[in-house]
Amino acid sequence: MTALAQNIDAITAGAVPHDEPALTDGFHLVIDALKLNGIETIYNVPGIPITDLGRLAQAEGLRVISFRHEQNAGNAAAIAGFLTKKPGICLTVSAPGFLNGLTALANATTNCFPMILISGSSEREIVDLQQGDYEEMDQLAIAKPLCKAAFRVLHAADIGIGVARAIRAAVSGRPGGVYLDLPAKLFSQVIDGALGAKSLVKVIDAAPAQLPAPAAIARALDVLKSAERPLIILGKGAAYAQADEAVRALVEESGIPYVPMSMAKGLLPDTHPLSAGAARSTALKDSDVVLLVGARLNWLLSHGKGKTWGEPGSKRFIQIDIEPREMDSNVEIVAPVVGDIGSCVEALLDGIRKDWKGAPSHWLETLRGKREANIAKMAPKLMKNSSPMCFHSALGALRTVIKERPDAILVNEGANTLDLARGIIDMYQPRKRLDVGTWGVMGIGMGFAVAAAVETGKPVLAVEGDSAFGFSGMEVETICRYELPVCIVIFNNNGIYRGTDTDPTGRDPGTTVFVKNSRYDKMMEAFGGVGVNVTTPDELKRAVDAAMDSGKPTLINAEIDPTAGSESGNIGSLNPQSTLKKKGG
Ligand code: ADP
Ligand code: TPW
Ligand code: MG
Repeated sequence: MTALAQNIDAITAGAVPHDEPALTDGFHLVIDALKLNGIETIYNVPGIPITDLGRLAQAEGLRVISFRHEQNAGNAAAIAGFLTKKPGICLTVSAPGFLNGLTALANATTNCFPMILISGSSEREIVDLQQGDYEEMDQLAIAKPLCKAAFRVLHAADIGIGVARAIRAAVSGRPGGVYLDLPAKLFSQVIDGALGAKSLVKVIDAAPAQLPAPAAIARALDVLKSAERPLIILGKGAAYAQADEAVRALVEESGIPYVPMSMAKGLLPDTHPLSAGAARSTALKDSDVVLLVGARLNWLLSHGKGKTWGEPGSKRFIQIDIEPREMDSNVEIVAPVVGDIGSCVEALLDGIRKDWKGAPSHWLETLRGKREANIAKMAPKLMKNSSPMCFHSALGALRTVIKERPDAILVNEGANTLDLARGIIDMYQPRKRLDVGTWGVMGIGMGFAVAAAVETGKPVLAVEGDSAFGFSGMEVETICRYELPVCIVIFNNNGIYRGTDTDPTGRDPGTTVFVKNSRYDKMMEAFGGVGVNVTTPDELKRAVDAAMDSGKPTLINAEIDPTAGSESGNIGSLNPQSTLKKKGG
């Protein structure tokens, strides 16, 4: 028996007075390490071996929000990371719980959101010999390709350094998901309290400023100054960076029109005179110099080429990003500016303040004309008070809600429900629009809604396709349990894209439809929340206002015309369809 074990035995037997050197264990060291680094909340699903970790964390003052499924806890952690620039923490059990959380970890990495998935695991000796432990799985190996970094801690004295590495890996450089593997045996390892305290590491300057090279700034300014039709594209990296004042100053002082990507909406209000959001196609096609600020030239921007971008060779790109390897990922970047957005934008601003002739007025006029025409075309569609509602009329009502309550957070997923809401609902403040992100993933809804409410204390409006909602719908119980100010609106069109599909053989329901005229509002009532069914935009507006005024968990089932949607929403062009379809009977 080691001296330490003897010491513990003696203490438990009462032979040594309790004011002997305090002891600590793995559980407490994990909690102390998180607290030391300013972590306030854990998104959790309990079970062996982490049940007590959640309990003790709660007892030690951390907020522990327990979910019904790890994917939702993981999505909550990821968006907490996006909103706060601190890694969101998700805590799961081994193998199946870990795997359930992994989708969220991979999604966080894809979206550049900082999060740490902490999973309990089973014993190395048994896992490595594949001897069949309880929930056996080589979790570290499985997590590695799906996240930015993955670490395992085997000794209690290494917990401090393990947590520190995980935090720094998640938030420094391009943010992303980190996996931290904590085997069951670690939690009950006991070590001397003073040694334990000393082993903790407070991460200093976890995401250091990364200044751009002066030559890179000079090059970017040269290109920008030579532009006749310049355009700024703001991405969710710019929203994440929280350099809101600098970004606004860059747009306003340069007078360059901008297009916000989905989660960058509200960085400047969508109603800003320089917003070209409502003239997006023209702005992308006809611009000659494009300054990307925290936005990647991935599929969401047609990879920077093709019809979207006009004549081949008509475009020069300047890109601000913290990740050097992002440059030239799809097309040539003539002026790469590598650094953090705050520092890069400030440096560009300095140059613009010294010497800038303004953006050419004919270009601004073109975009303004296009924008006004598009807005005028849309307006009547948004005002109809029809029943059943179409997407436009229902979204017209929600557009007014956000206009009147600009500090509310909008969570949004679905196909038509997503694409149309993105275009119709104007955002007025930064980081208020949270959605399916880079993967267009369904299932982020309730996890994002819970974390948005918990992290910001602001009211949350979740606008959900009926299919999208189903991926995380059980978390309405979580929303009711924690009494969160979340109002969920289900756009219920009886299915995926539309509610009209049939099985050509007549045997089963069509593959994209659900039970007709379902009443999702009753789900909320089952858990003590408020459920409302609405059939007109006026009723919808009233119900959302009541929910937001009361702050009570509410679910509104909004009946939408099942014939109104289009296949795959706005991205039907990506959907391969068979030309050899058989007509069944
Ligand atoms: P969107 O989907 O809105 O176009 P993306 O997720 O494609 O946005 O791009 C976000 C980009 O922002 C990523 O390439 C990421 O490296 C970058 N980024 C994130 N945070 C920062 C930051 N603080 N400074 C600079 N770049 C950042
Ligand atoms: C994890 C594929 C994209 S959009 C969607 C699915 C299933 C649902 C669309 O129906 P909804 O919206 O929400 O009712 P609406 O308004 O058009 O009727 N699995 C995952 N992610 C994705 N993107 C899918 C499947 C999909
Ligand atoms: Mg639907």
